[in-house]
Amino acid sequence: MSWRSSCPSLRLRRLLLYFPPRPSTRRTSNDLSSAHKNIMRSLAIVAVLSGALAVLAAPSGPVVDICGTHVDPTEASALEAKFAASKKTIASRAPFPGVVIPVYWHVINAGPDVSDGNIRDCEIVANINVMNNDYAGSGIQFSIKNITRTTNAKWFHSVDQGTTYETAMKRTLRVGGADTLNIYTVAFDEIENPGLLGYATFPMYYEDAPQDDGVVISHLTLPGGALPRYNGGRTLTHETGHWLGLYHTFQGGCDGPGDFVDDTPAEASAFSGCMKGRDSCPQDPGLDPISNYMDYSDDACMNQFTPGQWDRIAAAMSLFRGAGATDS
Ligand SMILES: [Ca+2]
Ligand SMILES: [Zn+2]
Repeated sequence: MSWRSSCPSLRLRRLLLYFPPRPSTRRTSNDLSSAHKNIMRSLAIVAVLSGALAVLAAPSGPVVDICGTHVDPTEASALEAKFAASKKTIASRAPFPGVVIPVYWHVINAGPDVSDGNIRDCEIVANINVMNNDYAGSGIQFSIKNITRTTNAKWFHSVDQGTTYETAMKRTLRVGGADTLNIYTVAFDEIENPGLLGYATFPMYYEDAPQDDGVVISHLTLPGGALPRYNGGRTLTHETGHWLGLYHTFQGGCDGPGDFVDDTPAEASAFSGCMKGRDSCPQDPGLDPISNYMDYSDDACMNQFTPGQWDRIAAAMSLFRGAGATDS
């Protein structure tokens, strides 16, 4: 099946929709007399500049927990033990060209409009294209097999990890086996953590909870979507990284095995924004891997998986998802 991949009218409409009314920097200017026009102009410039600075500085504030895929160190150890216990000899390391993961994309919406979450096929294609680019170095590619559309306002607004809504949604819609990627788009706007953009299940979970397997992301994160900083499609790249077996680069902080990947420097906590040069574990080698897809940086500032991550993905795919397996 081929899916249409351009929707220019949508982009335009969204651009117009999402220039939010600025908090007025001009509010005080009405109080000034015309004799102070020059001062006012200077003030306006200062206000605009400081507004711009505030925007630039905003990402270094408290980090919103945009991803729900977390494990504490104890659980990580247990999962790694499971990893190790499945000891087959993995003959092939990444890249392993030719692995095509079938994708079933489930659009959950509250009505017929794009603003109701009823995203268009072309946006979905655009997001899969972004992801295929991001994973190109691994040899893994993703191919859309089907797009389903379900109108259910409760699921759309309230699906979250561990909710009855999530269970019902996945029980109704999930298809395929361990090697099949099911993606659900919802709103996450009536849940406990309204900053959430996505979450995923690890491959190590599949055997015990196959029906739970998959990736859930906000419909606003697709390319051209309405969310500033996070509308480049990288939420899907990130969550699928979890689905392929990767932890956050800041997993476990500065101490211990961290994300169980040797070539991603240790990182104390999630990074938000774009600024380079952060070194949150100064006693360990390397600057923070803020351009890694498995951190929380802005979509535009992520551009990297490491060879160590490819190897981990290759192992996880082989051991838990039955793809690219060349065990001997
Ligand atoms: Ca690491
Ligand atoms: Zn994550």
